[in-house]
Amino acid sequence: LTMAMKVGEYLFEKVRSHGVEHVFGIPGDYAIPLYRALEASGLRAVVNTHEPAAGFAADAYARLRGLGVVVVTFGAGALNMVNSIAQAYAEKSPVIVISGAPEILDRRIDALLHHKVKTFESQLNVYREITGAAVSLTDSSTASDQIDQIFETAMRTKRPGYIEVPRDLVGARMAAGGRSRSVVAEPDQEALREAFREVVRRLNSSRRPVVYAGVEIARFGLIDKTRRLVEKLNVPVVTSIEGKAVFPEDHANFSGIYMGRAGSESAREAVESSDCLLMLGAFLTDVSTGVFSARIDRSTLISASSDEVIIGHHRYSGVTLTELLNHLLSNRGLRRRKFVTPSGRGGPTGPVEGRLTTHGIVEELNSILVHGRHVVVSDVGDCLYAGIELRTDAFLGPGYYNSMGFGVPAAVAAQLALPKRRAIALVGDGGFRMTGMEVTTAKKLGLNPIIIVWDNSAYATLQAIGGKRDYFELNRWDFVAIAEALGGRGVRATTKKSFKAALRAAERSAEFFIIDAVIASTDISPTWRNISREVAARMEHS
Ligand SMILES: Cc1ncc(C[n+]2csc(CCOP(=O)(O)OP(=O)(O)O)c2C)c(N)n1
Repeated sequence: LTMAMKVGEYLFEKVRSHGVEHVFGIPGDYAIPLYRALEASGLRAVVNTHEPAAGFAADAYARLRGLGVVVVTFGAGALNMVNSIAQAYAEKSPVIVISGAPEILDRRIDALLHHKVKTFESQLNVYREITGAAVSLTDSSTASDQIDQIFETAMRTKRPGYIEVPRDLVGARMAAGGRSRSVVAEPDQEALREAFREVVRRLNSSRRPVVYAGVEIARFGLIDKTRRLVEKLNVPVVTSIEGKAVFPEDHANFSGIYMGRAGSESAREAVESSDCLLMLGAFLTDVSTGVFSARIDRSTLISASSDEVIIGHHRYSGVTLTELLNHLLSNRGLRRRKFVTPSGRGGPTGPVEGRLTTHGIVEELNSILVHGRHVVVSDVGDCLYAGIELRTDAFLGPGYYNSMGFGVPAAVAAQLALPKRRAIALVGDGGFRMTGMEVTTAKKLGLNPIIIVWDNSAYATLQAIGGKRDYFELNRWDFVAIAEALGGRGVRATTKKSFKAALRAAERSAEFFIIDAVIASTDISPTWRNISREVAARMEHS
């Protein structure tokens, strides 16, 4: 099969075989042959406004569909996207970056070809640092193996991969191809059994086991298995900010999103009083621990991730989360617990009168969100921290790397990835300045995401840490006029009542819809209040 194929054909056939339908990016002269091959393969090219947006969109698509792909040009294109792909790396999202490049035949050492930086390898070297595997194809006889390997590593590790394709290689015919044999280390069976025994023993002998489910549950397609395990053990479960919605939040065993002292009290109570915390694909980062305010005794920890299982002070590398989950689901010796639903969850909603507040936005959104019908994506800013309280079964947000600019491009990608759902983007007025123009991509594609701009005329989260300063202030934008100028609809809401009405109008709109949600720059969610206090205290001591 591979014999008669051209490199470009093979590459995009590979993309399609992973269930991808849309490829993001911006063409350039070095990438035109790639775009031709992409078009011929039947994939849809989505052209974004700016490479950072293309990278964020591909990342969001990957989070929802298992793989995202972006095609860009050499230098100006690919290097413009470094931050977005760095975020995908840090947050374990498998994005394949395909970059055009100058012809191999033209590469004399002193050749000054446009878009080149220092050497022809500069860009490859940059991408090596922010991907799990990176290659510049140089030879059509090895191309299929190299392409296979990049995909294999990306899918296995959930990290981005990078494939640079010189312009004269896209149409080159591949040699009769040895199909690649990927060598994946088999886990040591002895280690596997020992790890499983130890986990079961610890779970069964503990008084208060608790499951802490993190982002890898979504990445590795383990949402259903995790729910079954929690139901089998019948123990409390908490999630993390990056892992929001990996466990159904309306489930009786759900006890909140854990963020140390910064987050949910019920989650903190469960986690910090547990004598056996089973962490599944969750990581203790500064954000997820509320600036290291978590009080977790490491000796009580069992932490299973995609590449190792750590039990107390023992480390079993090569034993994976998926294997452990499968074992626990089939093990008949696991003790089942009595679980009492924590009381006092989901308080009554407040009155609709009065000025709009962050709390009011969350309440109104909660009154319209329907499982299976919406996907919420968040930019970085207080919308992310306030958004923790949303009751949704699909939520994306850069909760660890924290790059602004993710929200609007991610909403466009989310609607492409999950066409049965309406995307709702939460974005600050600062974040909107970065990639908000992506609403034009929604317009071009006939998509109608709802964009909620948390319009506080400031970098409010920074102001909460550093005080009122000129450099945290933002001048007012007329978001309604911007929406209309770009062919969508927009409404300004300054009260809870007008926000409610705006949401209704947005739900009916066939165009993209921007709600300019005007709130005070001092109106900060309790979660960020707590985090900013911890950060400010640290700054005083440094
Ligand atoms: C790309 C990028 N640049 C800078 C920052 C630093 N930063 C963190 S929060 C923030 C302000 C966000 O402002 P806005 O989007 O208006 O949200 P708000 O803080 O007002 O909720 C900035 C600049 C960042 N996280 N990402």
